[in-house]
Formats: sequence, C-alpha cells, structure tokens
Amino acid sequence: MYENILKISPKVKAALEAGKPVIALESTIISHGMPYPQNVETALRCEEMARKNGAEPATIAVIGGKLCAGLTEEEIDYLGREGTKVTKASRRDLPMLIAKKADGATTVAATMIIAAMAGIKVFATGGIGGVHRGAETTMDISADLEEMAQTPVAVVCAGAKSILDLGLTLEYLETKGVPVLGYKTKELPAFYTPHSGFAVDYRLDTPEEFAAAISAQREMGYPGGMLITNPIPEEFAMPKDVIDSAIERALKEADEQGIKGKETTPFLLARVCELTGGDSLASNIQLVLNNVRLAAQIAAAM
Ligand code: PSU
Ligand code: MN
Repeated sequence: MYENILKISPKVKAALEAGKPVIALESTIISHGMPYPQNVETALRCEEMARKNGAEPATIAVIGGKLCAGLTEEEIDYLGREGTKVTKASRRDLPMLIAKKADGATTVAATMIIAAMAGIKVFATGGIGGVHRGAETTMDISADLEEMAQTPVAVVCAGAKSILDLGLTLEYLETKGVPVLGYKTKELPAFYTPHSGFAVDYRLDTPEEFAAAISAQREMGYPGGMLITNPIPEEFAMPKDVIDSAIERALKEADEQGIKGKETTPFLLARVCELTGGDSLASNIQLVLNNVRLAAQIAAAM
C-alpha cells in the first residue's frame, strides 16, 4: 500500500517484516524544537538509545515529497542544519508537500499518520502540542490532539509544558476518548518537571502493562491512540520557579510580538531555551532520551 508516496528505509522494512520492535521518532523536534547542532546530536543519540533497548528507530519526515519512515544520517543532518527553513509539517501540510515533492519536518500529528501507514505502533517524542493558554479566544488547539483521537499510534512523551493549558488539554483528550497513562505515576508530568498537579487516567508500572493496553486498544479495532506520559528523571528536572518565570516571559513576548498559528510553539520553545541560558535544552535532551528508552521497551514487550 501507498507505494507511490511512502518510503520505508531498508533497516526499518527488514525489522517490520521480521516482526521485530520498531519505534517512530518525529522531526519537528529536530528542525524547530532544538538549536543546531544539539538537535542533530540528540536525534542520533535517540536512534542509538532505541537500538540499545532492542527497537529499530524510524525517524520520520517528508523528503522530496516522499513520506519517509527511517532517515539516513545525512537527512537528519540536513533537517537540523536547515532548522526553521524546513516546513513544519502537520496533518494539513502533507498533501501539498507530496504534490510539490517538497521537504517537511513532521510534528507529532504528521509523524503518527506516517507511522500508522508504515505499520509502526509506538512513537517517542519530547512533548505534544495541546490546547494553548487563551485558546478560548484564539482557538489555538494543536492538531496533535485530533490525531491522538483517530490514528492508532501510542505516543510516549514527558507530559506537556505549561506553555499549554494543561487542564484544558486533558479535558480535550477526555472528550476525544484518548487514554492518558502515567509511567510509575498518577500525576501528569509537566515536561521540564515531573509535577503538574493534574492526574492522569491510569498509572501503569511496567512496559508489559503498556503493551497489553495498546494490544487491547488495537483488538477493539476502533480508531485512536493513547498518550503515555513519562516523567523527567528528578536529577534532570528544572527548578519550578525558574522554568515557570521563563515560560511566563516567553508567553508575554509572543503576545506582544503578535506570534500566531504554527509559529507559536517553536517561538516559545526557542525563547524558553534562551531565557534559561540553555538549561532547559539540557533537560529537554534528557527527557527525550528517557522517553525513547521507555518506548523501545514497550515495543519490545509487544
Ligand atoms: N512541544 C515540545 N517540543 C516540540 C513540539 C512540541 O516540547 O518540538 C513540536 C512537536 O513536533 C509538536 C508540535 O507536534 O511542536 C506542535 O506544534 P503545534 O502546537 O503548532 O501543533
Ligand atoms: Mn497551533
């Protein structure tokens, strides 16, 4: 299926055909989520971490109009160097990129779509998009949430950062029937810190339990994925007051500068990184690696 538009790398294809564990990784985090060269280094470290934990990594992007599952090192380096010059590609962007034979770095939503086409069930990232603060007037709600409701891929993340309205994000996921699970925690992690004050739906304690939940969801045959939240390890967490004030200031600047739409998340991520003197980037790298480890273990348990 999808011969003309989907390109699965030889390694990913071999792993899928042999029934070996495979996990998807996104690429907006490379182009728009982190600065060069840490973005490329992190993407390559994520691939290594997946392999070390028994799963083949499929980093996903659109290259020359092909929906690619599995990139070469050169392609990852290209996305990292180009940075925000590459199109940030969510669900609505994919048809145009294919038709124009263009490149795109895929968000959580677009990565889920391509992973599902390739037959990949587990996906690791840093944080997902959600309901933005002030969404009651801007209606800025990430397409990631709708994707979670309709595409059968389990997304492992470190929760959501407080650039979003976490309470409304959870309400949205509840309405859409998306299970929100915590790894060894009842509390939704807040990306840079393990604590948000909001509860997840269920706490699970082993990769096997997540694998069983994913299999049960697939067996029911209904659409949609699930959100697996994995708290940042305490030793890499940011002090809450430092990160909260950086986020408040970045939000205020975004508002003053009239930043809107798809620019919002990359603007806030970059400003928070600058305002914390790179400390938030160090935390970000560690939490992504931590998520890749868990995703690989879940894929291996399936
Ligand atoms: N949150 C992060 N890091 C990221 C993103 C979100 O902490 O890199 C990226 C992901 O690719 C996510 C996208 O899918 O931003 C969401 O963008 P938007 O809010 O425009 O849907
Ligand atoms: Mn948005």
